[in-house]
Formats: sequence, C-alpha cells, structure tokens
Amino acid sequence: MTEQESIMLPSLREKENEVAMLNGDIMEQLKIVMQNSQQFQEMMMMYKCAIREVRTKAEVLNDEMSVRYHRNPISSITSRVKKPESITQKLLKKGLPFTVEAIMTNLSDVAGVRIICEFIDDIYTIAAMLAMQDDLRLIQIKDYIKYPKDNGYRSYHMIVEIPVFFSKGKTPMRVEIQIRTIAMDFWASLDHELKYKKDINPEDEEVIANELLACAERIAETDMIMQQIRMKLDAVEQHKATTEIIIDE
Ligand code: 0O2
Repeated sequence: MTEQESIMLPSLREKENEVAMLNGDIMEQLKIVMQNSQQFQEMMMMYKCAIREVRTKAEVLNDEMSVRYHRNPISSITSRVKKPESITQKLLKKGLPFTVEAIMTNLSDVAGVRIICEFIDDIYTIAAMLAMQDDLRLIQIKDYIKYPKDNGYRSYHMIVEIPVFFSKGKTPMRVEIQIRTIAMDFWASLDHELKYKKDINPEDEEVIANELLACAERIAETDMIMQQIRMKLDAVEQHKATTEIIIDE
C-alpha cells in the first residue's frame, strides 16, 4: 500500500459510511411514510388476502391427495408479505417511484407463499395442479431445480395472478409461489441467514460459499435417493394391492 493510499483509505471508508448512513436514513423515512399511508396499508391488506387464496388452493390439493393416495405431498406451507424496507430497497434498485401503482405493476414478490414438499416429484405435481386452475394466470416460471443457481440454490418459482374479490370488485393480485423439498428448504434457510451476516471476511465468505455449494449438491443427491426409495415403496404397495385383488377373486 502506498503512503497516499494509506491516507486515502480511511477518508474513503468514511465517505462510504456516510453514504450508507444516508441510505439508511432514506430507507427508514420511506418505511415510515409507507407504513403510515392509507393506500399502502390497503395494498398490504390486498396482498394478504391474495396469499390466503393461494394457501387455500394448496391446502385443498393436499387434502384431496391425502384421501386419494393416503399421503400428504405437502409437508408445510408458509407465507409472508414483503417487509416495507425490502419493498423500498427493491424500488430503489429498479429505479422506480415509491408509489402503490409502481409496486403493484412492477413487483411480483410482495406476496409470497412457500410450499414445502416431501419429494421432488411432488413439487412438479403441485405446480402442474395449480397451473391448470382456470382462475389462476401463470405469469412466470423459474425452475431452479432443473437449472440450479451457481451458489447451489434449488427451488421451483411461479409468479401467478389470482383474482381477489373485494367490496369494489375483482382485483387480480400477483403472488410468488416457491415450491421446494424439505431438504432444499433447509439449505435455503441457512443460506438466507448467512446473507445477513455482514461481519464475515471475504476469505471466509469464499470458503463458506464453496462449502454451501458442496452441501447443496449432497442435499440434491439425497433428495434423488429419497425419491427412488419412495418409488420402490409405491411399487411394493401396488404389487400387494394387485395380489390381494387376485386372491379375493
Ligand atoms: P426474500 O427475503 O425471500 O423476499 P426479481 O423478484 O425477479 O426481481 P430475482 O432475484 O430475479 O428478483 O427473483 P428470483 O430469482 O425468482 O428470487 C426471488 C426469491 O427467491 C428471493 O427473494 C428468495 O426468497 C429466493 N432466492 C433466490 N435466490 C436465492 C438464493 O440464492 N438463496 C436463497 N436462500 N434464496 C434465494 P428475495 O426478495 O431475495 O428475498
């Protein structure tokens, strides 16, 4: 490091801190503005209702399949409305104005539903069953299971538009549906947690990223094996049922 650089660095760092503080202030103020605006509150309520509609659809499918096939393809469902600060960040990133209209037109993940399945094929079954429902408009699919992200992230994402009936009429609302296995969710939760750990130094970060990638691969392998075991068990069950019918006859 040259002498000039060693003098420059602290002041550069100070400037960066100032900018970060300024951004933090803006974020905080925008968050307050958003939370206090009636229009914003109404929009959040509408997204919560849209979430309820999607959750019900998934629960209905799970109930039906549990009666028909004697097992639950869905192990759990969680949902969330994006936090005001995350909405603000996304608007800033996309260079969009802080208006309800900009949010509703441009952001597709304000409402999010996460469906956790037991097996990989359950993901595609549930996704197909949702997609064929005629009140649901499929806007986008991102298949991070067939095409995992470079960091190892795996999940099936759908952006759908669902009509919600309010007192003033019907409003189509966008919801992001993430469908993944228990194992994929376990990995994603840890990965998500690490993103917020700001004090990791760059060398450790690289090592951790590589370890996480290796874990993602092992998890994907385990998911495949679990899937094969279940298919074998299904085949045994099927064979047993057929034999019982023949004996009865
Ligand atoms: P949060 O806190 O879950 O809301 P877009 O929405 O299209 O502008 P993007 O990133 O292209 O943005 O969408 P994408 O790839 O479909 O990812 C959206 C969401 O998927 C993220 O939302 C995460 O929930 C999840 N996700 C995507 N990549 C990763 C990843 O590498 N690790 C983990 N743990 N989750 C991921 P948010 O808004 O980033 O976060």
